[in-house]
Amino acid sequence: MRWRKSSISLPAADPTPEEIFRCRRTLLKAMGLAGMAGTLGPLLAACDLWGRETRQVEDTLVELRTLKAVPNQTFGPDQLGQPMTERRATAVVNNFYEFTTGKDVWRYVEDFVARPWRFEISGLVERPVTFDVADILAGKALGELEERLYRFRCVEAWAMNVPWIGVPFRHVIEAARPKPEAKYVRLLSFLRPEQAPGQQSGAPYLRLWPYFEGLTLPEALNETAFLAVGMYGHELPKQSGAPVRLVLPWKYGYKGPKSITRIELTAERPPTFWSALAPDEYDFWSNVDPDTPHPRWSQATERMLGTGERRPTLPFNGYGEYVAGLYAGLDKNDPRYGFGLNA
Ligand SMILES: Nc1nc2c(c(=O)[nH]1)N[C@H]1C(S)=C(S)[C@@H](COP(=O)(O)O)O[C@H]1N2
Ligand SMILES: [Mo]
Repeated sequence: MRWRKSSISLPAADPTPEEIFRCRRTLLKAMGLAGMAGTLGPLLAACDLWGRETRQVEDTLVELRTLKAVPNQTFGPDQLGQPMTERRATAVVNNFYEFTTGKDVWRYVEDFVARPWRFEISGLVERPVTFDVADILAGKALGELEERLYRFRCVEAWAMNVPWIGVPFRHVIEAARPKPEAKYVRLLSFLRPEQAPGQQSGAPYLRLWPYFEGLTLPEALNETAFLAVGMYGHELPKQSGAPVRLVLPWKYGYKGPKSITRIELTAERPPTFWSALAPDEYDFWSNVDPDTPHPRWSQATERMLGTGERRPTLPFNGYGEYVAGLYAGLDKNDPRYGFGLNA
């Protein structure tokens, strides 16, 4: 399997933070102009702010305990020639509406307690199981941890390339032994308003928490579906969905819930958070498809976190080889093929 371990390692420990970079550039520009002494004060203050933010982000990262089971590895370009995204970029730009609708989630996660943490798998199964994330991290449940470099595509058209650590999602499903009538998998995140400011107020989300998602059982069993407990050689940072999240590299990012508490096998197709909010914009299938625009923007290209590089969006986000069989024989206009609406 090409995305496994292999070739690959962590980036340099301390690349120049983007914030400091931006600040330095602004300063240099200002100093290049004559008579700017009067405006240097506020600029320096802004720089200090940026520096402080950078240190705070770094604090949230160093808190993480390094995973012993998986050696840090250097990740080279993936099979599509894309370099790994710098770790810091994935820690300062996030979507996690339980905390904020902004991208600066890392500022709001301080009160969130991500361990100890258990999640259950139940519903139409022979053997309901509760997993302790500590056991997964220790390699005592669900098998050996793997490291996989996956492209990741948010429906908002930003993208990243992340070395996740975790286990095949299939292992979770199989441990519970689905009954023959199980056709779908429903997932729930946490409900803890006292720890998550975004769950305390604010229509239209308030009535919907906890975050809920769903997929078909064959999708859940696909070899690329991955249950992540870490990234970049560390446990997941809170803003990235600590301590356990789902990663479905061929679907838009929102199909992978963060901080999972419950998994249920069902006979009926489960409703999903974003479809419940905006059915005309987010459907159940949500497979990455450059040819089906979001009603408000194109999906033809994507922008990489960290570098800002723009690149073409690929069908199934480049994972067609592994997942296209799930949708075999479907017409291109079938909503299951791509980002179909009103499915
Ligand atoms: N519980 C929960 N899971 C979630 C979300 C969320 O708001 N809450 N946002 C989703 C979206 S829209 C994306 S793009 C990814 C973002 O993951 P990242 O912040 O690690 O990049 O998480 C997904 N999972
Ligand atoms: Mo997203």
